[in-house]
Amino acid sequence: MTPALSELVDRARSLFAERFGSQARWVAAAPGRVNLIGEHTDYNDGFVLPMAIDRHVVIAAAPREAGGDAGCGPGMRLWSEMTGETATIDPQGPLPSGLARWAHYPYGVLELLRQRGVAMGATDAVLLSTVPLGSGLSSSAALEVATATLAEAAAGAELGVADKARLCQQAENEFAGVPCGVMDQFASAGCKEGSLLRLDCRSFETTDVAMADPNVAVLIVNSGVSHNLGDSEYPKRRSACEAAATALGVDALRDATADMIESSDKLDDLARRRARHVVTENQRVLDFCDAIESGRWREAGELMVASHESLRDDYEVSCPEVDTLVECLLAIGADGGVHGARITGGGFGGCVVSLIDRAKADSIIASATQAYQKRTGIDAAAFVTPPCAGAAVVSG
Ligand code: GAF
Repeated sequence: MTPALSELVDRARSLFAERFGSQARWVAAAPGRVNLIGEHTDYNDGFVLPMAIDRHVVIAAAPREAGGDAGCGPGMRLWSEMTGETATIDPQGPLPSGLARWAHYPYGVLELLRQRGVAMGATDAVLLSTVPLGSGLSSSAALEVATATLAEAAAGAELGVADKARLCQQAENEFAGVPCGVMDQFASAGCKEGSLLRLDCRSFETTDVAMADPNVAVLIVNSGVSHNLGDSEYPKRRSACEAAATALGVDALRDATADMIESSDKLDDLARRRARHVVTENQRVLDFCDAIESGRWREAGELMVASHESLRDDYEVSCPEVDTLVECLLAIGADGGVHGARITGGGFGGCVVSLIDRAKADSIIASATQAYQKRTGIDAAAFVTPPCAGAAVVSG
């Protein structure tokens, strides 16, 4: 059973006290996210619709007194419960060699803050997480945003949501080598409890979108296939979109129309399919918002399925296991309580998101995971999550 945020915070406090022999002064928490629709649109200046989930990265920290631990240096001494390692993160330029991979994310955030004159000072900290790794639920964005949120408290600085999200995105681009868009960091920093977040990734205009019916819930099922955006085809998709926009003479694919894409002689078949996904997906986000706000679940489900098919066939970021998992959920049908299902996140593995009737969650999970086990031999983890609040310092 995954602990609730309050338990995670308590555990972070006790682990801090155990390791450092004093009380934590700040506990920062940042959620993972699931994206309901609008995939691979963020780096095309388009629309996305994520929500924060009840899986979190938590960092408990306190200032380290000068001379309190000789030889430890001035940075953040961060112990990770997941790896059992301690990393000393002392930002002063490019990544130091030998820093553990997981520590690149907090390093990047603290280094970019340092460049702006925001310094956290010498700190001891412990890091805990319930966001599954490599599953498309934004564990890295949650770590970046938790670090930035802690640094805001410790340095007495306040970044706005958009500023914080872009700084964390930049940290991931430059210090983890993943050319991601801004959706994950924005969701982790800016989501509101009870709402999905419709984000225009060009203007950063946000709209809180609530589902019309509390009996409809969001289910996440993990395919068990791990993805890695840095090593995957993700960077290639991003460049293909930029090349297609240039060929069409637009700033970003957000500005292209279906007609332009289908009739252009500047795009080969592959480029046309990539661009078609982006343009149709943008429209699906807008239509999906209308549908869920007015309770048109059948239409919402159809849009999710269309999104999945577009990601599978035109954008080619799914994988056989994820396709099978989507099929297992859709086979249950609306009468069994499943309105729609699709791959979520960067792709090449990871999770499926589904809109379901809340009262039928247990039977849907049992039936979908058994069918998936039978077809693939993989045990899939599944959970229902409410739309949660974005990052905060949960104890001051
Ligand atoms: C990953 C990226 F980090 C996001 O920016 C986004 O592009 C997503 O894949 C696909 O929609 O999560």
